[in-house]
Amino acid sequence: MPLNIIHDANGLPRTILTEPNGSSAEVLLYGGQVVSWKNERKEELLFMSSKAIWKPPKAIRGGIPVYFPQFGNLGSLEQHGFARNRMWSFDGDTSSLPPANNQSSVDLILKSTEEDLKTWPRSFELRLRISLSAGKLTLIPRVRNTDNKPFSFTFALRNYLSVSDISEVRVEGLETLDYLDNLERRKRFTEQADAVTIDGEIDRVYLTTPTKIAIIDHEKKRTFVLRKESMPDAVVWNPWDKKAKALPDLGDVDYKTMLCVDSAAIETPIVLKPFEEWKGYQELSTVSSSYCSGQLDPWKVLQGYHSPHPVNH
Ligand code: TA6
Repeated sequence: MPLNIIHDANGLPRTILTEPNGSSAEVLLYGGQVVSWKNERKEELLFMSSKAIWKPPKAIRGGIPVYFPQFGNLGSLEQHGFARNRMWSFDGDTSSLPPANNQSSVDLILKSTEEDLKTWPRSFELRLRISLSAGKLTLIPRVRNTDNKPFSFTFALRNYLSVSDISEVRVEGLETLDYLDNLERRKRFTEQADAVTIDGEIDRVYLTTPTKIAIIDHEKKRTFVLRKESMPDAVVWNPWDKKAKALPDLGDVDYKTMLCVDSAAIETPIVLKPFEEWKGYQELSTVSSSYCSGQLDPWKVLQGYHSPHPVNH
């Protein structure tokens, strides 16, 4: 059980994770949502909308919302499911994971309620371990089917990344992949053979991506590295100006400093037999990069190569 539970101005209970290098993360019980991740220089690495609504049952637009039991708005469930609009609790039963260090790690759980069973008649336990270490934020989601019949779900961790200028961002690791374009009624396309750059609204589900994806913020000379397992797909979303204006909980120009690159299991829903458990893994880290010296070759970042003389900023 983490030591420091505080209630913020909106009365939302949260816990703060810290680690010796000085980085920190804030996690709300509402939605089981990371709402802040700061590096050792106290720089905020995640995007939070300037007009986010911190009031249940509205989803908070920023940080890392959990999309469960569905990505998208198929059928009777609300868009992206209900996990992000529910109050989670601290999970004392962490038997199947190595013990957490309470200062830099928290275990949360969301169990199906009578209310939820009306809209999604399956009983489940959704667990999320959030761990902070120097330069890394790790999320380990688990879903257990506690019902007596199989069920399937789709899932995503929506990573709202803070970027200095969306037009100066490149995403490496998605080249030549097929993707479903949400702007073209989920029609299937194939990505070109070069890094993805963003110069307008983008809303794509890239299918069966490599384990590592690099998001390079040229101006900040910072590269986010997303490593994921058991979540084969990745969603890339930026609403651009028109959609940003249409979203009441997003500032009109907020699109310029955000990019969502999600870990996701969408194309092939996850099927669980009774009492079976699915486990995912996501690690977000940042690498200093300096183009002027040509020190960062994104390909090498994706291959796990780190320059022997890292650039200090
Ligand atoms: O990226 C998928 C998507 O559904 C977009 O079409 C856009 O609606 C975005 O997610 C935000 O969804 P939300 O329900 O958080 O407003």
